[in-house]
Amino acid sequence: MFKESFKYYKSKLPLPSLDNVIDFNNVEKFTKKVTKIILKVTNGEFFGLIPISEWEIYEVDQNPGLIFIKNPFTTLGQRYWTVKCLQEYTKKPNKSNLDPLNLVPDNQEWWDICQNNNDFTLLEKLRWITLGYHHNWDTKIYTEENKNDFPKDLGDLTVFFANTLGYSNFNAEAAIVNYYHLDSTLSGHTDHSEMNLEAPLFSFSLGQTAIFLLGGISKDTKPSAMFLRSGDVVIMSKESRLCYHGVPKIVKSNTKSWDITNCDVNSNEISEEYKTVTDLCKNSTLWRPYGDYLSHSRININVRVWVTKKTTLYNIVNEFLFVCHTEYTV
Ligand SMILES: O=C(O)CCC(=O)C(=O)O
Repeated sequence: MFKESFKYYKSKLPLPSLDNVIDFNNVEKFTKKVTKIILKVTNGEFFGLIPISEWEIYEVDQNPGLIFIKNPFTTLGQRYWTVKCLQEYTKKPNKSNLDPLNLVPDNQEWWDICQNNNDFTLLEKLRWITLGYHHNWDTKIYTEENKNDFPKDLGDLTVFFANTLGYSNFNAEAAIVNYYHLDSTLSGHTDHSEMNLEAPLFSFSLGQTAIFLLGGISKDTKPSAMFLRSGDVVIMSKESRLCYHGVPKIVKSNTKSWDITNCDVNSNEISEEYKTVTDLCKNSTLWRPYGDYLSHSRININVRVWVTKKTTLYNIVNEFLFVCHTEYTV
């Protein structure tokens, strides 16, 4: 069933109907599939995010454990993470699919070469990088020998989401950043290499829109299909953590939420840690190549816990008490 749906949405001829793809911009149409949830936590703030009280959060009824947060990022927030994923996280010692191809000389950086030489071919060749504990794609295992420091800013962002959702001991330890173009796909798979499979997985999307499929623990379950747009956050927790998922299609977005000029692009109250990159984001000339990249590509940051598994009475009680209450079924 998963394979059939994947093939259906991937098809170019004929093009699939997208009528059944859950669209969180149009939830009224999916009243029988989606439930809005309200968090008990309403205070707390983090750089680049709108206030928690304004977050729109949903569960998909067919996929317990899947939590969807409709773009809680500000324009500046989306720009910041885009720059980090293109210019910063692509540097060594982080690993990428380009490493074995020897296309980037040791003393140079992928992003700089692409920009200086206008090298679109090299730009499009980057498909993934890994951060923290590096996923070994052949053995599918993580090891102590194959790890680097996890970026503090991305760790802090993910921990903020985790705490807000009631996962008080989350510690970001491994991430895969996926780079998609308009013809890219990611076939159905489960993420089971992490030692701690109880911790949720956090997925942040930037740029073009994905059709995301989430099925069951075997490929026999028909998956739900949903649009993931720029800024959207998906959390795969509990029952959905080990479910099959994949991206059969990237669709061209008709809006550019990373380009809507709202007040925070001019905000001056940015802490030192974020300042250098945010200054770049606020400068339209310096930002242009990153905006150009997003206009034909999608970036997905997928953050996981690998080893940490602290079970305390506080955690158990907290996770039990968490959850939001269901406000209404839309
Ligand atoms: O791109 C996405 O939304 C999903 C990525 C994913 O499934 C993965 O990295 O394991």
